[in-house]
This record gives sequence, C-alpha cells and structure tokens, in this order.
Amino acid sequence: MLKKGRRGSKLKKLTALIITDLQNDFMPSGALPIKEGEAIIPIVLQIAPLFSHIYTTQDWHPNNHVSFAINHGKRPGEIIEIHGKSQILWPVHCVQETLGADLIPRLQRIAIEKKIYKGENPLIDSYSAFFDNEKKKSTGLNEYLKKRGIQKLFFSGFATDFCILYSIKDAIDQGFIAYVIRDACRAMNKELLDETKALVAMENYGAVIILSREISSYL
Ligand code: VGL
Ligand code: ZN
Repeated sequence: MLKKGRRGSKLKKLTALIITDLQNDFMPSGALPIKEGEAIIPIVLQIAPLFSHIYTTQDWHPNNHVSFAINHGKRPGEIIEIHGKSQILWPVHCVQETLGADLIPRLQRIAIEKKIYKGENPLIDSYSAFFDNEKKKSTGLNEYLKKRGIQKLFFSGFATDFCILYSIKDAIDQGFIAYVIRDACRAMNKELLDETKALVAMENYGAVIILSREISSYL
C-alpha cells in the first residue's frame, strides 16, 4: 500500500520545481553573465518532466533600480549601505520588458504553471522568490503554493549564492521541505568560495543538497 502511494501521482502533486532567474541577461552574452550558466539548460530541460508543477522567477527591475551601480555613480561590484543593509551594486540587468529580462527561449518547451516577478520596487533589491530583501512585500509565491498543498520545493537556476540562497531560507522559514539541485544551479561567485559557502549555509539551514540524477528518489 505504502509503496504504491509513494509511486502514485498523489504525492508527486505535492512537489514543485522552481527555476530561478533563468533569464537572458544571466547568460554568457547577457548584461550580468554567470560563469557556465548555459551548462544548466540541458539539465533543467531534462528534469522538468519529473514535475507536475513548475514555477519560474524573473528578476524584473525598473531602470531606476537601487541595485544598479550607475544609479549611484559607482561601479559594479562596489558595496553601499541602504537602509542599514549592505547592497552589492550590479551592472544594469533584467530591466522590465527588455529582451535581457526574458526567460531564455528554450524554457518555452516546458509547461510553466506560474511566473513570479521580483525586484520591481526601485528602492529595495529582491533576491528571494518569496520576499524582497527587506521582507516588506511578498511575491505571492508562498500563498500560491500553500493553497495548492505543495510541500516540497526543488530549486534550480541562478544564482546559488544569491537568489537560491535567499529563497531557500525563506522556503524553510515558511515550512517547506527544500532541495537544492546543485548541478542545476550556478553561482555568481564574486569571491572564489561563494558557491561553496552558500551550499554549506543552505545545508546548515535545513536544505537537502542533491544532484539532478538523484531527484526521483526524493519525489
Ligand atoms: C540576483 C544578482 C542580481 C539573484 C539578482 O536573484 O540571484 N543576483 N540580481
Ligand atoms: Zn537583480
């Protein structure tokens, strides 16, 4: 009985794949390229059929966004303080309604149930799929998932050391079981060990770090 249930579709419905920020601007030719970013595309396409619920996030900034170095007369990589929190400054990226902010074209092949947009407030940056960095506004993802009884979240996409890290913490804080599909993610790695540090931090926070080939044993 139990075995049957495990294989059946009922439990599978309680799981979801979240693909974060798989957008043109984070690709090698984009405004804020992530090293080896293109390497995760075939992996994401390969694992997508394992899930009956797939959600994407998109970084979706206005031109006057606080995270853009140029808006402070500074250079990308510099760090400033905003509302008592340190803010890394980025090149202009993922501006609303631009090609760079679009999901990569190959994601059109998969059935995305809902697209989540983040980083729209010009005054606050927003790495997590759930909340802005000051936890002032929800993207609606938590409420949406809770309504549908989804309990397990598998994360893929960019960037392991920003969006994924922040999303995992919020997911766990909100009671989800959270998995990081390590080979389906890539990091900014501003500093050499940022990816490793993020993975350790997520594991310590309660996330399960897995590889794409192991997914079926966790569904
Ligand atoms: C992100 C850098 C700039 C992210 C967003 O969500 O990972 N990283 N904007
Ligand atoms: Zn951004």
